[in-house]
Amino acid sequence: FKIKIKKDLMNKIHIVSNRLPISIKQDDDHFSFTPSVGGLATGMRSIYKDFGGQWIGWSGIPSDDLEPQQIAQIDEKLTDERCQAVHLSAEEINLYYEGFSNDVIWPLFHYFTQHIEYNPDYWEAYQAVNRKFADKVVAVANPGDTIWVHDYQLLLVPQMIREKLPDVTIGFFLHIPFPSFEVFRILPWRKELIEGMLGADLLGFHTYDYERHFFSSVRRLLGYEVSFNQIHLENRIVLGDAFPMGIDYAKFKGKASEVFRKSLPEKSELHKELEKYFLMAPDRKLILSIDRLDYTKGIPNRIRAFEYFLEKYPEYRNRVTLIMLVVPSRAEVEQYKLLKSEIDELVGRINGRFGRINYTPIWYFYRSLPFENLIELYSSCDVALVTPVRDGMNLVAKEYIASRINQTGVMVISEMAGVAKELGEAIIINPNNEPEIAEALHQALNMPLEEQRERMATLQQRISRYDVFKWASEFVESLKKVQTLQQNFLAK
Ligand code: GDG
Repeated sequence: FKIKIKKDLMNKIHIVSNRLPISIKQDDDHFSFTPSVGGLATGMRSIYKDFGGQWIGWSGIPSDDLEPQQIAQIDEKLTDERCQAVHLSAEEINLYYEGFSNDVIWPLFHYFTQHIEYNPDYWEAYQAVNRKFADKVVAVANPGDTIWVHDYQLLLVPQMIREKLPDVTIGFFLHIPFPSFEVFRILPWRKELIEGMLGADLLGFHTYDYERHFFSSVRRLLGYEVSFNQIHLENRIVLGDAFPMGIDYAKFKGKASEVFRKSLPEKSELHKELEKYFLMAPDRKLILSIDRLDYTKGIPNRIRAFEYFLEKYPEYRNRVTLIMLVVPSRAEVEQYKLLKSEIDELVGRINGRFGRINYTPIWYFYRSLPFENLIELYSSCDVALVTPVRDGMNLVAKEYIASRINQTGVMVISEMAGVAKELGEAIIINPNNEPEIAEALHQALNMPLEEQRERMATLQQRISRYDVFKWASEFVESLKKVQTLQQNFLAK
């Protein structure tokens, strides 16, 4: 309903992503189905449903845990929702998802080459599972349809679809960075991955830099000619472009206004606690940090920078608290366990060093919070501190901006996050420069209200204009253009 595209010009649009937009929970023999509320699901749902397509993705339950009639039961329910499940065994998930996707591509594309596991079994499984996804697409799509494939788990799928269904239009969007050629070339399977992506007609990236890195790898590894944003293959053209992903701005703004209007008794426990904190001393300030537990998010350097800030500016002790929400992720993997211990230790050290009976420098939550609490945090904190060492986009930064209904608040953002390109009015820092982050905090905490409002108003205008619906419709519009381009190319 929010996407304005002329439908008559297109056939069906199908979406392909690692996970379906529905989460399935198993309770003995009973299954419950809940629609996902994440940004991608929101943006895509209006597309594939409006355009009569299907969403193809993994069900989220290992198939070896299921009896054939249970699989049939799941498939039937999903078909009602126009979803097609790719069923994967526990071993496939382990090798393709945990292995190649998360222990090879994720560290490589985020420049953490020391964390890459060069395991040929992972590569074998990645190819086989990508093939399963492609086969499922081929089973539901018809010539003339459009297929939009998402993210790093499915880099080979565009080419695998094209081999069997040459007359479809394929788009691919990468949600994480594409690394520089000098990093990408490290991978033994580098050629296969870009050949896989080149099966698409349109390749989307969050930023122009990622697109440029991709083009450079194409040129140097495969020798294809690239002119402007077009790659000339023997028999087709592939277009690359930047589409910085947005958020459902109205949803965040709306919820923030609702939370703001609530009377004290109606407020959540968390919100009451936050308000009490301010009542205790009116000059108290809150800094917010929210991420999944991941080594790319720069959490330890953020904590150390906060420690440096309290050391350098002792007048802020007892007055400034860092609220740090870390959402558990991959907690069974060694690398993540080590990171978790490092964070626990740093938080303990700082709270032990600067804490008082009525002052805790870092309020640390290691859990996921309901949406309403997330909004309460966004709207209560004076500064958002987002310091990833690498991040494709970072939606948390956009969500903070959307939730500031009185237009105060300061955004401190790492230059290594894709989102920094859109946030010229934020304070931009190098995440490895802890003294610089401390200075940025000082500047943010001292920024006059008028200046905060001026900066925030501009940021809000920009982020609200290019929301997730606009992002999705622009991608689909570009897919239409590429169809015409392809036809003209073939006619020559
Ligand atoms: C990948 C790329 C790119 C977080 N804590 C809670 C919660 N969240 C939600 C946030 C936000 C999302 O999780 C995190 O999104 P990010 O964009 O920050 O990061 P990744 O998960 O790494 O996403 C990233 C993105 O894909 C999109 O292309 O921006 O660069 O790495 O929406 O609100 N939500 C709730 N409770 C929490 O405790 N309800």
